[in-house]
Amino acid sequence: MKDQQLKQPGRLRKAPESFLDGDTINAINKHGVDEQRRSLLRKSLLAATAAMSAPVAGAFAAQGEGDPDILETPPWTKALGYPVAHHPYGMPSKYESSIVRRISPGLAGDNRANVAFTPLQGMFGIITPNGLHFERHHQGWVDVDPARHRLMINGMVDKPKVYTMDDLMRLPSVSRIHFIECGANSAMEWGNTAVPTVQYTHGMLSGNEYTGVLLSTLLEDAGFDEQNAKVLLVEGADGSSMTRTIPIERALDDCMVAYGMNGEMLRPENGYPLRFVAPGLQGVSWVKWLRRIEVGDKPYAAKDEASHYVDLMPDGKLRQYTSIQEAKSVITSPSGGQKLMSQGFYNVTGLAWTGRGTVKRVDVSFDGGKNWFTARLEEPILPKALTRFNIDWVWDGAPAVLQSRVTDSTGYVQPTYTQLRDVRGSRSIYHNNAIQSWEVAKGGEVSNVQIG
Ligand SMILES: Nc1nc2c(c(=O)[nH]1)N[C@H]1C(S)=C(S)[C@@H](COP(=O)(O)O)O[C@H]1N2
Ligand SMILES: [Mo]
Repeated sequence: MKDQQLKQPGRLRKAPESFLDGDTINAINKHGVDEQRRSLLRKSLLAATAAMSAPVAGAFAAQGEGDPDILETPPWTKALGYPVAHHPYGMPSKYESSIVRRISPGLAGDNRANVAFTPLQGMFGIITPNGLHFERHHQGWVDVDPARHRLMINGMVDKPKVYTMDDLMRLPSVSRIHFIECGANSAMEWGNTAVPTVQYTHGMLSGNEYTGVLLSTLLEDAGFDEQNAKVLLVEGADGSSMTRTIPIERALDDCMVAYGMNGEMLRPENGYPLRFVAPGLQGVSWVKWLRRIEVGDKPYAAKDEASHYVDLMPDGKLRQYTSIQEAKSVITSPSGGQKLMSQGFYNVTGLAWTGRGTVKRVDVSFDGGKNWFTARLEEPILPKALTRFNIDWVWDGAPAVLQSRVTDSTGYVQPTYTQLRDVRGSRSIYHNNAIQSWEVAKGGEVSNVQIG
């Protein structure tokens, strides 16, 4: 790699969130996103970035000439460090305080029925740290006492069962890496009402290692009517009456009840002490604070599958039980709200995932879909898990439009907005997996645009 390309590689991660000042968020809350607001937003982004982008000594600046951070000994080299167990439970560096979950600016209302989005722009790899996992609650999160929590299995079973958490933890255990995506992820983009950052366009998405018991193990333990059983009903212990129908062949394939996430117990927000894990299915089926599984012979048409999480089709009909998350990808950096500091080399990175099988290939375009280049897929590439891609790019300073397009192991190719709307119309809320476009302006500002 040429030295020249590495000069001032740009400080991409830190900036994006500080661009979103209170006024901007209020404007988004009040007016949604129309053209006028978009230009307003652009203006305020520009003002904020101008203030922030005073010259910094980049890691590659002229061999550190005149740079006090290389010439002088910093205070942390000259002082005693902190004792161990300063934080019995470790916390991120204070310098990372902008990498936090954020509540949706576009979805006003009671925060007990709301969403906090994952800061995808500030994350690496395919695992979401537990403190940054997105949150979607229909009636707030609850703090369940594990000693009093029970899981009941009833319905068309040989022996109805009630498990304590201790019982469950004695059963054969597995750990699996999967993505979870809310069916409403990217919902605000259906109406061409682009929100500013990847946190809001795609942040109802997380990737985790789950530990728990496979449904096949539990159903073997309870015994069930293999002739007639077709579905499971899974039910949560919070006040939202969250109940979802799961086809039994899917449940027996790779669904699990999980108590662990990324090496520790689930966080309360994500269903502590037990949640349903339904790989490849939309997030709503991953019932949290899971307390009951009923084996049945037909779909239950519960409220969250009869009137919510259905797809409004162009003919005015509602499509039910479309629960598989189709292949989707997004460039997480550079992405909306960030700024390229200078021309030259950039590592363009993003995530791809599919509810069916594995990610086979990701192509990236820098000119709004005219030319495509195949990105590097980073190992491991796991079924129904996030897959990280990277690709080299040298920005020549001209306006550009960055896109990524995934192909999965079934041969399915992520659609453009035109292709998606041809089939789905434009009045949907759920299951938007269209190609995302990020426009890079001459000055380096990156913004959310919709094309093709
Ligand atoms: N019991 C219960 N389970 C639930 C929900 C809920 O409100 N209550 N929300 C669902 C929805 S819509 C989604 S997208 C996921 C979100 O999981 P997370 O909050 O762990 O990200 O949980 C699902 N499971
Ligand atoms: Mo959801």
